[in-house]
Amino acid sequence: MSDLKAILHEAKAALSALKNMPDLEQTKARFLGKSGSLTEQLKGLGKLSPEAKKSAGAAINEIKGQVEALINDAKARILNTELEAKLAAEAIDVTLPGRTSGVGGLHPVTRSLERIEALFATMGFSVADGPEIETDFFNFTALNTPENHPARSMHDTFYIEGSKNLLRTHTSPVQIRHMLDHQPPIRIICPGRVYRCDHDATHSPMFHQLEGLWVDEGISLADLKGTLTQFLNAYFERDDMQIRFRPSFFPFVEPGVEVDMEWGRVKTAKGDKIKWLEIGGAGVLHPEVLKAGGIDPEKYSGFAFGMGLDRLAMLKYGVNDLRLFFENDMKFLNQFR
Ligand code: 2NL
Repeated sequence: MSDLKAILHEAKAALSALKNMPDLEQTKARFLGKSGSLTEQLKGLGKLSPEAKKSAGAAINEIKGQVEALINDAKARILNTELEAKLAAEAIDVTLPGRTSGVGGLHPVTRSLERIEALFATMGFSVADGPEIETDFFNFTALNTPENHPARSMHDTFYIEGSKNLLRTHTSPVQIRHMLDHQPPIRIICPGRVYRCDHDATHSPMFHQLEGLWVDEGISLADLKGTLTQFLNAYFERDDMQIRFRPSFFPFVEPGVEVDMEWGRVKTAKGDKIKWLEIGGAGVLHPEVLKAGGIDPEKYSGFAFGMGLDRLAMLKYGVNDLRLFFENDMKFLNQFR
């Protein structure tokens, strides 16, 4: 009997000090395990007379029940303490201001393009696009650009290894594809990414071009000048901006011109002197290019122009380094939101 009391006393002391589950399991084994002290007591019953066995067995089981209850209490206490510690460690301060996702915005080149598309739409132009990976035919051959032309060299154009394909160097191939699919009247602009082997402060291997095409009966250089004058004035929010053409050569047009626009005026004794800025190339479609597009050059004529879209965005927003558009520096981009 006194043995049992000692065991109960020992169990109370051991269990009340416990702090974690592994220790609890060990303590449990000490009393109730294969050679635990209460188990030993039960084993000892065999040596007793049937009478004594009955009363001793009842006494042992009574203590065993109490020890089991103590173990369950200790277990509940340990689990509860562990849960509280976990909750405290993971506590969140719901009064802190939240972290919201930033409000995005359109890239300045995209914003410029959206305005440009809207302005050309008012003059009846729709937007056409096409693949950035092109064939030699659509990028060069159909554009009257001969086999030995420098633009076709590995030095200027990104060719795709093991194929006749290349990264388009202008969006003109979109216009050839469009002509093959449509008969005049045709009035489209073709904005998009183009690629050239070139990289410095004013050249990026990828940049954006804006080409335009108008084909119909009786279209001339005069229509080209009117269209570009109208567009550039609207885009730069002006109404008296001057446009100037200088003769130039491009294989796909005849005549070909370089397009300058007014960019400031200086006062002189003889009146205002215009400062000119080159903005693109243009010309009347070469008959061979119309033929490559499946259009009869005897019946129809047209003009085409090409401008740097990034350049138009730089001029509009006063950005002086082309690379800023492609570096994705948030400090720069956030200014356009
Ligand atoms: C430029 C490009 C020019 C063209 C582009 C063109 C397109 C077709 C047919 C004929 Cl499909 N021409 N585009 C014409 C002349 C000049 O210049 O981006 N220059 C800065």
